[in-house]
Amino acid sequence: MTNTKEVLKGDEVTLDIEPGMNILEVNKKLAQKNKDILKEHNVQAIDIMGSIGAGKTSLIEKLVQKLKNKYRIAVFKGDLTTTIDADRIGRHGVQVLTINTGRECHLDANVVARAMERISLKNLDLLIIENVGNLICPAEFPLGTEKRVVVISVTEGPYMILKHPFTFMTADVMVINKKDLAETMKIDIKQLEKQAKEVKPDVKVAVTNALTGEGVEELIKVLEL
Ligand SMILES: Nc1nc2c(ncn2[C@@H]2O[C@H](COP(=O)(O)OP(=O)(O)OP(=O)(O)O)[C@@H](O)[C@H]2O)c(=O)[nH]1
Ligand SMILES: [Mg+2]
Repeated sequence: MTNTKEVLKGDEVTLDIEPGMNILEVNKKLAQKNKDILKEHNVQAIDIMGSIGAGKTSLIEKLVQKLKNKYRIAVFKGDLTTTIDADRIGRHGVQVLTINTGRECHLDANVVARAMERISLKNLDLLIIENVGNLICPAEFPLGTEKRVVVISVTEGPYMILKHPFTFMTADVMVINKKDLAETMKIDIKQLEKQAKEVKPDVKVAVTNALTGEGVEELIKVLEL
């Protein structure tokens, strides 16, 4: 059984920054290192970003259910505190490591590098990283994953994309989740898709209900998994 209680204390992992160094540049270099290591081990990695409660964990649960017989999967779960999400994901029998960031509102490439040292990359095909629930901070901190996904839900209202363009600009795939609530929330999903393409013309879009799994096959397709 997977031990989902393992926690990497992200706030105790210090980044070597000297006066005059640009933290974003340092992160970018570390992200490239992570990317090289993942490539060397033939591991596909995905960074899943999105607001608090958008449905990231629910989608990951559905993805691992559908993909665990095809790929050897590990999940890193970024959260300020608790292993609640890790416990949810671990129930599906995949390896999960929680990264508790303390007060940090995003993961960074350094803490992901430390987490990568704790798992056996040679026994892995797919690494899914659930970033800390936040639509702003993760944008500027690539982790070294091949793909970035941003999840929004219709309950967040009609202006999430236009108001937070930077996160969407870094995303390869956008998920519009909680499709089942669109009518109640009076949200036009086509309009959200249009806005996403305005911000990032080549973004791929999947529309999902993470509770039932509707649209998850489409998500798997756009993720090329
Ligand atoms: N109706 C509906 N509820 C959903 C859907 N997806 C997720 N939820 C619910 O929304 C709540 C938040 O879902 P999570 O998957 O925990 O969201 P998250 O993005 O991982 O949240 P954080 O990790 O806290 O940022 C839960 O109560 C889910 O059951 C959906 O498609 N439709
Ligand atoms: Mg979650």
